[in-house]
Amino acid sequence: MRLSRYFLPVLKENPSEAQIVSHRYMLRAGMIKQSSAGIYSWLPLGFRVLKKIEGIVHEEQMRAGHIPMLMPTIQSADLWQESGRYDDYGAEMLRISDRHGRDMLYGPTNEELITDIFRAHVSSYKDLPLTAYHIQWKFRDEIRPRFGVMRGREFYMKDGYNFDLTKEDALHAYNRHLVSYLRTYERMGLQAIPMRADGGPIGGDYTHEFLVLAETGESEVFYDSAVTDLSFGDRAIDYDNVEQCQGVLEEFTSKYARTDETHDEALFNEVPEERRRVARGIEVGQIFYFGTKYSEAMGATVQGPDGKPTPVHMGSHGIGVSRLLGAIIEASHDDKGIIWPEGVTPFHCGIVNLKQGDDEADAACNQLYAALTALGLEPLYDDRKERAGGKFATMDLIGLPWRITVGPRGLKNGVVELTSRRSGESEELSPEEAVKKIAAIYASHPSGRGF
Ligand code: 5CA
Repeated sequence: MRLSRYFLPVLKENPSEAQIVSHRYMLRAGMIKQSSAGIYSWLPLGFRVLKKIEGIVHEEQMRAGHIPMLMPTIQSADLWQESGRYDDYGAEMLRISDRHGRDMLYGPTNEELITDIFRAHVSSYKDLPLTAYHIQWKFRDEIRPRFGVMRGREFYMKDGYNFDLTKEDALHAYNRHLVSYLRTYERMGLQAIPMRADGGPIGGDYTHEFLVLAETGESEVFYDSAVTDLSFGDRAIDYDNVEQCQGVLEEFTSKYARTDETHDEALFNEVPEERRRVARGIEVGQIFYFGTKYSEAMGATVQGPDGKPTPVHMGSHGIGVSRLLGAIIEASHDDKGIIWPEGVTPFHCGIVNLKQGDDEADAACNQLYAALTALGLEPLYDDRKERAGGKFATMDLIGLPWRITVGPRGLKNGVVELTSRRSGESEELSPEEAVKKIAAIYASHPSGRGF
């Protein structure tokens, strides 16, 4: 993408409504624009990151054997009356009526809708196990929408639902989700710690939230600092292997780590004092096992091996896709702007032309652009007739992890400058070497195509 043809409305001033750094930088970098309280338009740069994050979520869900689909945003109230949640859900649910006076709602989550699909089409235990998911907009009329995309009213969520014959099978589905989430967040450059939590309006007492530690987080958390030493890394995992998945769950959840809702002071005090931590965190996902809560209420049964109708065991598993942008920025920024981890960066690298209009510099930039693009990489070429200082400030603000700087002086010696946004370190390389180096970096950080 050439910056002169892109739509990147960066702001010079700090917007006064933004209280936390991620919100501030998302507004300043021209990623989002508020349309009404807790509802945002996704401007091109924000949309690109959203889609990169979504791509990683899809890849890791499919790797775990979960099936993508898409359900609507608007749901009929009838289904929610069947489950009993229409009245229970309260003021957070946006209730609508259509021209015929039928009660509808904008879905805050999809347990009822997917259970309705399931009961219409699945009738035998032989069709189990089944886990399907979608990534779709949700609406919750939060009492205090704030911090930009962190607590929106409209937000983008991955929600997955497992249907199993037995509790044991459903717990394996739970563990599969836990493992796939660890991989998902790590690919985004995040450490998200699974913590014992509360079921809330979804239900079930077997649930973990995934928290990214951050001072600006909305949740209070209590944990044994040893959990922060754990990482999933690139170990091989067989998602069909029950013991292996259970082993990962045990490894990542046996140390004390709880949100304030389930915090137990006596248990916490058993953690050696020097390892006890009380901190704040951003909830980027939650997994639930709730047994037959919805299947019994809604008659979602299958014919079991004994020929008898058996309510299926279910769980649901969410990832806050749009919230993740805020969480990643909270975890990765400096006073100049965002520092995107390679896995989610909107463009793989920036190209800054120090002397736009200089034949040699223009030609070198065009060649770099073509060479990177030919390798499937996505550069953002700042080809505007601007001062170098302004171009650097924009690149630093929008946070591309790598920048290639091209100027007549370097080109005389056959070199360009490759700079790491994270370390600030630069090295002089031939243009070919710079391209090679960037290609090598991204070979180990696969991310989907940018939109
Ligand atoms: N049905 C279950 C699992 S699919 C469910 O809805 N879980 S949830 O309520 O925990 O939401 C899943 C994730 O969505 C949360 O972990 C959080 O990361 C994100 N989320 C929830 N509310 C908001 C909000 N108001 N703004 C942004 N993200 C949100």
